Amino acid sequence: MSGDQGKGERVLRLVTSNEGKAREFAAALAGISWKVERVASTYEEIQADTLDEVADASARQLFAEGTVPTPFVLEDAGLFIDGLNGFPGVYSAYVFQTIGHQGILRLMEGIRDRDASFESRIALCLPGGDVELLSGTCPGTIPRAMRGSGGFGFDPVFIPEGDYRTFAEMNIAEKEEHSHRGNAMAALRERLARL
Ligand code: ITT
Repeated sequence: MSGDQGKGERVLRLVTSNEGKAREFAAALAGISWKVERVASTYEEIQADTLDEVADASARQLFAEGTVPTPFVLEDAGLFIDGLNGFPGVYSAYVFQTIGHQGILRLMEGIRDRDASFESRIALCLPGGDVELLSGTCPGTIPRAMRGSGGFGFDPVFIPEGDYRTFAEMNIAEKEEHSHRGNAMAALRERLARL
């Protein structure tokens, strides 16, 4: 499938089923010279031990299907909690759907080590099918109770390092300054500027 380069305005497709993610991408990529178009579909995610493998394989699979024009990006993210040996990690989406952030707080009862990190891998699929991975990380801690109503997913139960608020108590720009996705999107902006 051919890309959109050389046709005037350049279009980057963002493939995600997650509204919250889509809002954050739209805000962070608003000023760039690319038009970002969301493709609100789900895609098959392989079972693997790392976000790198999941993001890379998902992008290659989607390219092989030929349903989304290149270039496109997708993202795999996860919350890795030290006191739970990295859980939920690559299983974050399933864990969020099943036990939610209340379930995470219950699992953390009695655990003193509250350190955790959010990780983001953006897979950028280029015309021709090459896939590049862009990473972002955000260290932080898990509070004893949920706080805030903004954002999505595990935001009410994550306090980024250097702040006292949870992600759910921040607006979208404040979250972006700290977040795993904010860091990965900064790398994506730089990469797009060189395409
Ligand atoms: P797509 O794969 O369709 O993009 P998803 O919701 O399945 O959407 P992920 O697999 O990347 O996305 O995310 C795993 C889960 O991790 C997700 O369901 C959220 O609950 C959580 N998550 C990811 N990024 C987050 C963030 O910035 N804040 C809070 N929770 C987040």
